[in-house]
Amino acid sequence: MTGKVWSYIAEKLEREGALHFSLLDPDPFKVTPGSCAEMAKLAEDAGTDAIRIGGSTAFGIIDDAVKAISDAVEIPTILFPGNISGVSKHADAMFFMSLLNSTNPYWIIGAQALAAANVKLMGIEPISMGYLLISPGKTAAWVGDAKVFPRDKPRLPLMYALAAELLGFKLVYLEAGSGAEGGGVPVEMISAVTEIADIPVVTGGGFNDAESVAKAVEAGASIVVQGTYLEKTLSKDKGAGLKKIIKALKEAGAKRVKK
Ligand code: 1GP
Repeated sequence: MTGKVWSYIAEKLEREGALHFSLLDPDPFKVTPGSCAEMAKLAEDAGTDAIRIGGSTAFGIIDDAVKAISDAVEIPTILFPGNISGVSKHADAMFFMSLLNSTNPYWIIGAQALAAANVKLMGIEPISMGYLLISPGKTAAWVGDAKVFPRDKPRLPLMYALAAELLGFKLVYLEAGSGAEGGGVPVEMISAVTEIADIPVVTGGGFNDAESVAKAVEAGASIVVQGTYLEKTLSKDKGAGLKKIIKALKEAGAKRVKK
C-alpha cells in the first residue's frame, strides 16, 4: 500500500510524540545478515519503532541482509542508502535523501537520479528526507563531500532545514555522523531548527545514553537514531540498556503529545 510506512511514522508520532529508530549497517566481515536479524529482533523487543538499514553495501550483501531483517521483525524496515547500491526490494520503505550540504552535486541529486527508476520499478515506498551533516560528520561527511555545519552555528542548518521544508521534503535529518563524539547533535541546534521548521526533525550520530536521547526529544527532535550503541551493547545485554533508553525517549515524547 502506498504511503504505509509514512502513515505509520506520522500516526505514531502523533500518539507518542517521539520515535526511536535502530540503524544496522550490514557488512559481511563484521555484521552478517544473520547477526543483523538477531540485532533487529532484540531492538524490536526493546521497543524500537523501525529498523533503518545503512548503505555500506559495496560488498553486495544488502539484499540478503534486508531480507533476513524483514523476516525477523514486524516493525518497518527502512533503507538508509549510502549510494545507489543501497536499494533492496525486501525493505518496506526507503529514505530518499539528498545531502543538502554536500559540495558535490552527485550527493545532492546525481545518485538519486541514477537510482530513481530502479526504486520506482521495485515499488519501494520513498520517504523524502533532507540530509544535513553537522561536525564532526565522520565517514558520511568524508564520503559525501560535505561542508559540515560547525556545532556552534545553529542557524546554518536552520536555513537548510527551512529550504528542505519548502522544497517538499517530508523529514529533515540532523546528523553528526555515526560514532560521533560529543553526545550527539547539540540541543541548541536541534531546538533552533524545531522552533521554526514545521517538518519533523530526525537526529542521530553519537547519541549513546538515555540522557542525550531524552534531551534531543525535549529540544524538539521527533526521531532519534542509534547505531553504534546497538552494535556495542545488544549482544551483551540482550537489549536491556536499549530498553531503558527507549523508555526515556518515550517519556520525553509523551510530554509533547497534545492532550
Ligand atoms: C548514523 O546517526 C546514525 O546515520 C547513527 O549514529 O552510530 O553514532 O549511533 P551512531
